[in-house]
Amino acid sequence: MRVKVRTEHIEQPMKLIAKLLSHSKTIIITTHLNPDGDAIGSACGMMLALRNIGKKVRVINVSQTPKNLQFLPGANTIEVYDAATHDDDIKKADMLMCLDFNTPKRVQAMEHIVRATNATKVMIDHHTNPEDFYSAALHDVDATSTGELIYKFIVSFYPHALDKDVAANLYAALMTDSGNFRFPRVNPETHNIVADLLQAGANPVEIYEQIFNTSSMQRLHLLGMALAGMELHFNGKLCVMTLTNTMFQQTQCSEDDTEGFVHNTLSVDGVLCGLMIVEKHDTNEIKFSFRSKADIPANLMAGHFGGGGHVNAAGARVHNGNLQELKQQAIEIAGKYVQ
Ligand SMILES: [Mn+2]
Repeated sequence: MRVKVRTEHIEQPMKLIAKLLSHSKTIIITTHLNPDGDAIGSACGMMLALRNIGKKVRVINVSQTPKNLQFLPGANTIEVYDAATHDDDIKKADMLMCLDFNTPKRVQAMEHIVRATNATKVMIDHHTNPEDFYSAALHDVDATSTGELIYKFIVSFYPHALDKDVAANLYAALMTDSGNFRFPRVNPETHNIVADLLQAGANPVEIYEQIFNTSSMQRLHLLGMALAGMELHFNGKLCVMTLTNTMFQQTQCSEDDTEGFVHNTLSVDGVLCGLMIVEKHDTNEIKFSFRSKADIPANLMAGHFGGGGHVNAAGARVHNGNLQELKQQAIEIAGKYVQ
């Protein structure tokens, strides 16, 4: 039995996408740079569900799949984008599905082909400020995750396509993007969806174990350094965590290893806003991750650096910047919103 979920507000876009799908045989799915659990879970969940209804589907991503997400069903078939191999196929596909991002800029090396392809472009996403580059969009900023929107779409139109493997992917998407079901947008409906995913065969113990309890010792050493160096500003309302290139060298970790670190900034009593700054010498980038409580707009803070995201979680990357200068700027910007 399917539990009841609210779909009235997205009925029209879902119908349009289902109609476009009925005319599409070859479908390519892609998701954003440095994919997280929602990105990979959504991409693989959609891929497997569409294969279950007889479509020819491939996932082509601009980034490698992080190690802790490679166990997800279907993830071993994800192709990493290469212009010479893939541009022609993307151009000729019937449909290109863009999941968990809402501007082609988020796929960097693939941006040109996402814009140029003749394929019908479908966007499914829950971030703010979408760019109008698609033929159809399922967009809801109140959704916990893109996986939640995909769940609603699949059970509305192809309920038999929701098998154990699809459920595992969508569960991973919802779990990771809702901070293990504790972020503000989590509501009874979220848990109704989860109940249905568990009923369909998703294994919550295994999925949590694989995603969160498979750290290397080096990663925990890196976290230790990051925690030891956290600073408070503005009477304890802003907490800043900094990861320098030296720390990465000392622990032999990479940026992937910092996934989830930023949440620690918000765990300090009295902190309303958290900021993680990552220095990356290999790509000459400074990465900002803003997190906030209540209605403090992390997305506007990230916007100052050309980034974006959600009200409570957002990010930005700046090329060729100086760590100390950018850090100072970010602290000042955050200060305008938390004071
Ligand atoms: Mn997401």
